Amino acid sequence: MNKQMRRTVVGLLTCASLTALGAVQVKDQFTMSTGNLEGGGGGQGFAAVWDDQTATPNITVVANSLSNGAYSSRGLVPEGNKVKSPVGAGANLDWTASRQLSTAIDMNSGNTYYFSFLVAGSWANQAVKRGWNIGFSTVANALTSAITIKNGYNVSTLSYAIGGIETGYTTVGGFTSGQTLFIVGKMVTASSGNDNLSFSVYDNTETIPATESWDVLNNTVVSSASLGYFIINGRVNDPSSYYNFDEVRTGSSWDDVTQLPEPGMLLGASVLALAVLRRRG
Ligand SMILES: [Ca+2]
Ligand SMILES: [Ca+2]
Repeated sequence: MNKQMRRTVVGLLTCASLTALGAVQVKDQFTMSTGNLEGGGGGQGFAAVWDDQTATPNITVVANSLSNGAYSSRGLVPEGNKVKSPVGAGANLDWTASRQLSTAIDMNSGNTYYFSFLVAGSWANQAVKRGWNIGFSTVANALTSAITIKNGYNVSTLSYAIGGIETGYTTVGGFTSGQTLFIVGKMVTASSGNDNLSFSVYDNTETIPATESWDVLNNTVVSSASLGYFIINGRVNDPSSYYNFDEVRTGSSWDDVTQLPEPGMLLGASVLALAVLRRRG
C-alpha cells in the first residue's frame, strides 16, 4: 500500500469510528474564566457567546464544576467551572441568559434529541425560594415557545414546561437545598400529532443505566417551534438563595449525553497514531 492509499484508509477508518458513536452536538462545561457569564465562550455547537440580560447582579461563572455520582457513573468527567445565578435579596429578582445554537432544534422535524445537565441550589426557605427553567427557546432571553425543564416556583418538583408553563401532569420530586441533580432528557419531535418529551432525574447516589430509562413521559403537541437558543432563566427571592448549572450536553443518543465518548475517539486517535508511526518507519 502506498502512502497516499494508506492515508486514505486511515482517514476513512477514523471517520467511521467517530460517526459510529453519534455526535455530541452541543457541549458547555463552562471552561471559561470565572467572572460574569456575559460574553463567555468555549464549548461546542454554539453560534455565539453567552448573552446575559440580567441587570446587576449578573449571572456569573464561579470556580469548580458541580459533581454528581450518577453523572460520573458512565465515565463523564466535569471540566472547568459552573454557572451561578444572582443571589436572592428578599424581593423577586429575575435573571435570564441564553446562547445561540449552531443548529436549531426543530420540534416539527421527526428527529430525536437528547440532552443532559447538572443543577444545584441553595436556599433556606422553600416558601420563597422561587425557581428556574433550563432548556431551549425560539428567541434570545425569552421563554417564547421554549421547551425547558422547570423547577416551579417554591416547590421541589421538576417538570417539562412549554413557554415557561408547566405541562401539568409530569412532575417528579426531590430538588432540595444543597443537592446536585443530574437530569437527562429526550425530545422526539413530530411534524404533526404528539411530540414525546421525557426526562429522568438522578441524585448523587444513583447510577446511570446502560440503556435509556425515563421517570416521566409527556405526550404533547409542540408546533412550529424552531429552538435556536439554549436558555437559563429563573427567579430568586429568599435572601442568600441561588442556583448553579453545569455540564450541558445535547446529542442524538442516550450514550451521547450520559457516557464519555472517548472509546471511539481513542480508537480513531490510535489508528491515526499507528499511521504516523508507520510513515516514520
Ligand atoms: Ca463544569
Ligand atoms: Ca411537533
